[in-house]
Amino acid sequence: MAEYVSGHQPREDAKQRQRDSHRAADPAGGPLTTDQGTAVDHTDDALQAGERGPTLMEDFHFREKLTRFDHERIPERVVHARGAGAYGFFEPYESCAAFTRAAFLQDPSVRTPVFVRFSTVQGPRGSADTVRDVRGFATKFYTSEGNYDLVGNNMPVFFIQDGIKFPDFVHAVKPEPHNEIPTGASAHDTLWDFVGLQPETTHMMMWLMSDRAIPRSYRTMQGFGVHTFRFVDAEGRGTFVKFHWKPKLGVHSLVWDEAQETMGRDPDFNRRDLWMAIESGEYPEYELGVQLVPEEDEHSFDFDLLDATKIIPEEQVPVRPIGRMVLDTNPDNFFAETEQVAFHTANVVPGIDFTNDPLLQARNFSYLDTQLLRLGGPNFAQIPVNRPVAPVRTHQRDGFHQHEIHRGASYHKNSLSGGCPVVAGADPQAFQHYTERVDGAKIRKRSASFQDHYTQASLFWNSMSDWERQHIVDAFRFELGKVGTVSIRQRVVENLVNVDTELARSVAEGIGVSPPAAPAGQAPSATDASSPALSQASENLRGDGSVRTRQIAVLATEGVDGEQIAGLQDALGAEGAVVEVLAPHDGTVPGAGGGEVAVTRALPTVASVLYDAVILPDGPAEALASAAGGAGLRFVRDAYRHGKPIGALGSGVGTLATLEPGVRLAADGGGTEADHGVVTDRSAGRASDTFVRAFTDAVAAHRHYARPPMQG
Ligand code: HDE
Repeated sequence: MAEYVSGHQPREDAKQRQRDSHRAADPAGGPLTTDQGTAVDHTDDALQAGERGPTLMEDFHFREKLTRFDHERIPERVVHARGAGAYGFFEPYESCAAFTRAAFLQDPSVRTPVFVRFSTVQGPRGSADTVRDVRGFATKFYTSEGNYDLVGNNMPVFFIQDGIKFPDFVHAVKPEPHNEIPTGASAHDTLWDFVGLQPETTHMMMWLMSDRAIPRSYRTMQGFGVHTFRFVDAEGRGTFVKFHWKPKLGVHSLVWDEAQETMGRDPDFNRRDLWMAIESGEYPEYELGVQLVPEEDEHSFDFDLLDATKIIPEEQVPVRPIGRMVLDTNPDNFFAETEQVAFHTANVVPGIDFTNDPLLQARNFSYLDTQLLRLGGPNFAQIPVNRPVAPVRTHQRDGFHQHEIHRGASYHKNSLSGGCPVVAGADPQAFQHYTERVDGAKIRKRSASFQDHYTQASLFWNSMSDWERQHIVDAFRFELGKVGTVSIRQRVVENLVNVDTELARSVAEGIGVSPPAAPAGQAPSATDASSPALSQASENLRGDGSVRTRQIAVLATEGVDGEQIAGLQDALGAEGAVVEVLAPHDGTVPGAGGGEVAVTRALPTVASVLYDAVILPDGPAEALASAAGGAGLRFVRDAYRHGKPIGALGSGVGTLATLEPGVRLAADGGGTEADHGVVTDRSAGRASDTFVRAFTDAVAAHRHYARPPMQG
């Protein structure tokens, strides 16, 4: 049986602290009060002089209510403003003592509570979830030795090498300064102007143009610490380390057209998905892996370990799984928890240390600085979501929003409080900075080992499957197609030649600029090498291959085979999928056998983009297609275009045939046919096990991109 830090259950631990001393009074425990606790008699009419007279200053409840409302907002994060969070726990698989002394990585029976916040980067707090953007993946571990924050992204590299450029990059990617357009999007002049003039962005831009920038779910994306950090063992020996989070459900993305439609259909798509999964007990799970590099191998790569625009290919240094994280509790209050959580790259614990990565060094300044403004002063670590479970004893005093009532001396050294708190000195429990010899001239200059901006961009391109490459070309064309200044488009294309001439040529063709000047064939700085582990088509990123929590729509109209639908709900539900019956209206529809089929949602309130797969059950084909003013047919066509699994049974196959998609459909009496994720069976009655298996496999594969184009 697992034990938990501080003796709390993991689900409760982080929240318990809040409940103990910070929880608002039970709303049901008494009447509405003022901030001072005085009971309020009436809150719908302000105090006024006569029924039609002026409002009186004396109404302290009215003034307090409006004042508090006027002050409800705090500055949103300057980047990563849009986010969603959850609590959970982390547990190591085995002791990591061989390379780090961090207490939370020692004992598999100790669970450490965590809070994770996922986010987009560019858009404001109210922007849509499914924009093309990097996703933040920030984890706060409430360890017994203090809080450790792993503030990562869902891409393993970054746009720039030195943090001093961060304000320039962010100004460029944020909306244009004069009209604040576009919201949440990178497809505009200033970003691409910056990109074309800063070749170090090239590798990251390849990731940003790939499907990684439009994750299906926060539960189906990887996370990366990005920088090279340093593990330190009990003897003070260092080992370079890169952190990886890998989702149990595999790495899956949307397609761009779908992502754009989802922004309108459900701007909260990713946030809702995370919330619903946790509410339904389908707890998101990620494996923590590390790439370890002995200190003596620091210079044995053809890139610099301190350069955050580079990965260490997994084929070169394998990712070693060291533990798992489960997110099992939704916050109670978005503002108090998800908005007020304050991450900081410098929140480290003994056993984890920094390297001289110039991007990381800048972050170690920025995150503390930003919270001072955003959270209104220096006491933000006292906010419940930020409080360590480890005891806090400091000489820090006063400041805005001080919640502690400190006693005794507030200086070191003192004799009046018995010298307390004492410093830990050589106590092995204390954080001791890694001893590293550093000397050099004071210069503003980047090492020559940071100068190759193309080899890994090329490696990424080489590692992609055909459909991933096509999506990257399409993304470049879309983004640059929205850039008004032709010289900016041209410059980006000229830069892409260094990655791959074919890529540059295809992009140029799509955006109406001159094909790149470079000769055909490989550019001098590009490489033939690939890293298969990077492809979403690879086994590496497939996950457990299950269909858990996939959203499957079954279209129904009057006369549909209700028993067949019930059988599908049972069979697919047993695999963990969520099966919803969609019909032209809510309530029920009469089934073929006379019974009523319960409807989960009315077709006009949903769309194919909100589901992972669709099934056309046996029923009147015409009626299915024309259901809800053609919404049924549109649903299936969208699912087809977006590569989603489509199942059809009995006469439902006839509805599919109207699409003339060029895929093979089952013949009469021919059993189940599965072709490019289209699974058909013309038999009526209960779906066969073969159909269910084939359909489940098609859903587990997520998308079927190589499908023939729709002809209808
Ligand atoms: Fe951040 N970043 N960042 N960043 N970042 C912030 O801190 C910054 C960078 C990342 O859910 C800010 O509290 C600088 C890399 C995440 O609350 C700010 C530089 C990576 C989050 C800040 C970087 C990240 C932030 C804004 C270049 C991936 C959201 C609000 C040196 C490894 C955390 C805040 C959350 C947030 C600064 C680069 C990830 C301004 C100066 C590289 C996930 O401090």
